[in-house]
Amino acid sequence: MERYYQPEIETASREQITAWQNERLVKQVHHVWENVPYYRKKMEEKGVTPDDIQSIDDLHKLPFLTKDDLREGYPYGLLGMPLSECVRIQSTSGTTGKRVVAFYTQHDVDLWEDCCARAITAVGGTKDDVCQIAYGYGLFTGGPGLNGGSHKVGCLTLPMSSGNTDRQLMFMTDLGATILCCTPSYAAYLAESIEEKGLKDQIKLKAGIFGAEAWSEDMRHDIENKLGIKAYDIYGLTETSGPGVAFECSEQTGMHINEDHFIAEIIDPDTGEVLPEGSKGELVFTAITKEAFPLLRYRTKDICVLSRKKCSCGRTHVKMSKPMGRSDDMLIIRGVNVFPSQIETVLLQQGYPANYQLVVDRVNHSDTLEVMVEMAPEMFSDSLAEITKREKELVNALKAMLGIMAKVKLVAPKSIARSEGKAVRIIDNRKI
Ligand code: DLL
Repeated sequence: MERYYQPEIETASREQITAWQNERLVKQVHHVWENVPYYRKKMEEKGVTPDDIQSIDDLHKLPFLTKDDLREGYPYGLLGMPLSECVRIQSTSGTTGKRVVAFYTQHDVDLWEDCCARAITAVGGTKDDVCQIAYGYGLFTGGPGLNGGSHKVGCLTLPMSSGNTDRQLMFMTDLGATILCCTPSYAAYLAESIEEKGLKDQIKLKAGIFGAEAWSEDMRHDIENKLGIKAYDIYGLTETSGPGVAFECSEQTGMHINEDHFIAEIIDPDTGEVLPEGSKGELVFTAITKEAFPLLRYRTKDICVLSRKKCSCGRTHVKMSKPMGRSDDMLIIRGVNVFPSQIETVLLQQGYPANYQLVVDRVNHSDTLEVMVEMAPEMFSDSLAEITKREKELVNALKAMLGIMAKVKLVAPKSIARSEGKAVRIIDNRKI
């Protein structure tokens, strides 16, 4: 039997959802106009006032927001409430090392946790479950978001954070975890370790909630078979709160977007034009209930398709496909957002020329990043020890900027092929 955390919302009629969206959008536009001078200026530049927005049919009149706006407004420019009303920040890496900082009031945290609780309930979670959360805790939204959702459902929550696989497996077996939340790559790694250690008959897992990075249907089947569970997708981004913006139900054919909190649009990434339902394009979100960080028409850069086909689970909220790629050059490596410009910044700071190539692959379901860097002629050396020392220094500098380990390979000057058009900086060999 399908379970819902907030049945009256999750299965509401289309008329009801539209009524909520109309009312909340109008209210939110007033809130932003009065409290976020940065966005008010954008509206004024476009010649739009709150009076022009009477319903969701007027949404297209509002200006877009992008990560660049968040960078420009860093740290408080998009804040919609006095700081004294904010109780939390979460953060993600930005395009040049400046981070995106999202703010939350207690009410925002509460609604975010409701969204995560819906996702946990949709995979069968109840107060009798033991929910092991192996997403990172801290500034990343994965751990804190699902932690809050798990508490709301009443599960016994294991706040493991990511890493330390032996400890993960010890608690998983000793405390009988039934739901696992982590990135799909870490789930695959845990599954392999369980197989290697012969622990399969000691685990009680029944479901997994995996997101924060792209993963294929093949990967889903592999994890499901190895762990003997059902593996569900979950989507979100720091700017719109974190995980739980959308989540999969028993049908496993796309993720329901929590439309009582977020209005979704699909646009042409080149022209910004709103595309008809069923088109593939860039996903744009308008947060209609958030107080502290009320982003309107935020361009996610995620490419996907929306569908309103009736779902067998009984939920009525629109479904998004798995993201099929990005309209910018952001890479997601083991769940961490990485921009080539961050890598370039490190190379330049360390005195290297900006001739580099990033080779991304997925080995045993885990992402690998290799940074091939040309040495400047004066650095070039025949001494292997000298080159190894330089590579180590770069590995450390990249770790400090990106938060993940990358392999560094220093190559001779002028050995990376020059392109006649745009430089080919990224070779992504992952099949997703
Ligand atoms: O990744 C929030 C999250 C945490 C989602 C835990 C799910 C589970 P950010 O670090 O801000 O937030 O990264 C957001 O990650 O724009 C997508 O490109 C990508 N992404 C998130 N979920 C998925 C998914 C978190 N299920 C960016 N499939 C987004 C593919 C995803 N890509």
